[in-house]
Amino acid sequence: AVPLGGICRISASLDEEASAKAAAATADAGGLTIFDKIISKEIPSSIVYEDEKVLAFRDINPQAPVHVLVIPKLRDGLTQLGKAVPGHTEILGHLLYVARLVAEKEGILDGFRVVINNGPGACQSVYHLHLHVLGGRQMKWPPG
Ligand code: TR5
Repeated sequence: AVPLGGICRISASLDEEASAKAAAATADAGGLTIFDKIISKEIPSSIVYEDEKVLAFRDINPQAPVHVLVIPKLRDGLTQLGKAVPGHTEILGHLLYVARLVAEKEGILDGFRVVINNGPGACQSVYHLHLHVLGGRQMKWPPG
């Protein structure tokens, strides 16, 4: 097990309920997540790109001037990348291509990073697969 106390920060900008949910979501319970409400537009988000299969929207707690999340509209068991099976290769490829479209749209094609946090040991907090597209500043290496 990975000691998580204080390592995986929860956004202070989230409202209390969302923050509590995020804090509770340190393991893959397989249930609905906040992203289901973003996909259904029950909760508004700042949408950057959308098609029939994926949605890209701005992260509520941006870690760079550009920080967009790209998610499949149908989770289909993909709570995390580690759950991927051969039937997911098409959507996985599409998500990655959309990350590139987002980077172009946001004007960061010359320097951007795509991140997938998988599981508690990587500080995943929402169990619906998502790609982080980050840029608009000099990115450092190695990441934390
Ligand atoms: O930690 P991982 O990799 O699981 O990333 C989850 C991301 O979802 C974090 O970067 C959060 O800031 C982001 N997040 C969480 C919520 C949220 C969001 N982005 C946009 N809108 C959000 N709402 C409305 N509610 C959240 N709880």
